[in-house]
Amino acid sequence: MIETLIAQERKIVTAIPGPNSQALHKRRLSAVSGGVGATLPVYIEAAHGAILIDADGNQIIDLGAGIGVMSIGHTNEQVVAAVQEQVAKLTHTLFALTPYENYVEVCEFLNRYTPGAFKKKSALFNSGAEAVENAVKIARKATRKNGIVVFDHAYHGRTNLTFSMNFKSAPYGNGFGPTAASIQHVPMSYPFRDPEGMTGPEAAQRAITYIEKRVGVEDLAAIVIEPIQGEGGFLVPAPGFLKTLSDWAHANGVIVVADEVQCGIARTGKWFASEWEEGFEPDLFTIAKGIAGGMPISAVTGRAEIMDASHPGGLGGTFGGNPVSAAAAVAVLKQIEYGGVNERAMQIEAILSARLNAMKAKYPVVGDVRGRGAMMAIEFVEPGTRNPNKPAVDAVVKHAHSNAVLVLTAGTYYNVIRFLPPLAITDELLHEALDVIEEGISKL
Ligand code: PLZ
Repeated sequence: MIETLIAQERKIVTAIPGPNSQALHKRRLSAVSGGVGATLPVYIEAAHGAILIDADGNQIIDLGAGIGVMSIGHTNEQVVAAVQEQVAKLTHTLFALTPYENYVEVCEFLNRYTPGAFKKKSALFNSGAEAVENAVKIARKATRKNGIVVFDHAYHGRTNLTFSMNFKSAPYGNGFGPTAASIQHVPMSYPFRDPEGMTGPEAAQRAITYIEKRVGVEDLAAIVIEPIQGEGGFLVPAPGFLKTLSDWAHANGVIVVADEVQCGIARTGKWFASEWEEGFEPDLFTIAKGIAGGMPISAVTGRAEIMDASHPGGLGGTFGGNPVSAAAAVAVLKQIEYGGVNERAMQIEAILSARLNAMKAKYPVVGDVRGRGAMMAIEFVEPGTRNPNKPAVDAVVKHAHSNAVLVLTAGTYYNVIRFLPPLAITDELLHEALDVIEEGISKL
């Protein structure tokens, strides 16, 4: 039904943003805190697949999926049906008070499909940041240690603990009070900007030396790493980096937490991006975004003995693992299990990779193409150098937005355009959106 209502096509009927969006934005500016950002003030009324419809009737191609959330596609029929059925039956009890089945079912799914051939358990929360907060609590409780190592260019959230774990203090932490203690940043593997020829194990050794000298292992509870960094600009570490780190961590009694909030749940063509590196063995996973077709739910999944180290009542929250969100998660997870979703991410990679590499060959302003599956990015430079080129990104994004293609930026230097389309996008729409991007680049 929804499908026939929203055709999978781009349509421009007014300037973007149009008059209705502009009127709504005026209301917003007087009602909503100025602290909340506004990337593209186009007010969305409905969506399906990879098309957003705004308040003026424009149909926008979505290459951002609400930052990697709508992987299964907007208003996916099975998610809509599961939510509608659940919402009429039971919307809340608080799982720790009186439990219900679908919370358990989500945990069973995640225990089964996260990598690692060991007994696992899970706990459910509401947001990515809350999952990261809890992974840190759980790791500290299990090890009785405090230190947490995170990486340059990392992003983990906007709460006090997680903004302290982000690489960029602006805009996330600046002025928002004291940062959390015992967090240390170490160098990430960034093949495009590392010394020429540096291998993954060498980049890992650089980080390990830093940890040993600067942090020390005695009080180190965990290292928390995004297997592919999201906000940092889709940094895929050099092969061997993640394995070398996790080998070192396990030899030193340090827990490895893979933050799979952005790169997980079929986004890269596997259930979890950690699976791409053989021998990389995270103990805990943080999972959110794409797990429930837009409904808020997150998880920490991992080694049973670590997950059970917390005392009863130590983990939880009022809404964590809400039954309606859990129903949506089951509907998403079943579709991935059924097959076709990971495969679609790989088809999208083939298209993105061919098109973006062709742009790199043609336009010297495109310095690097990287990513996996439906998580790919291009990094813009001043031609002939590696100097970040933010103005080029701003111009291309402006061109895309005014032509009804929603695309997101990323990167420590704000010079990356990232592609995170819903996996439900058609080849035709993806090519059309990339035509618009290329047109923007050609006009620079
Ligand atoms: N870990 C790896 O990517 C969220 C941030 C958007 P929440 N990234 C999008 C913004 O500007 O607020 C993210 C992530 C990784 C944790 C998080 C945090 O997830 O659900 O936003 O709390």
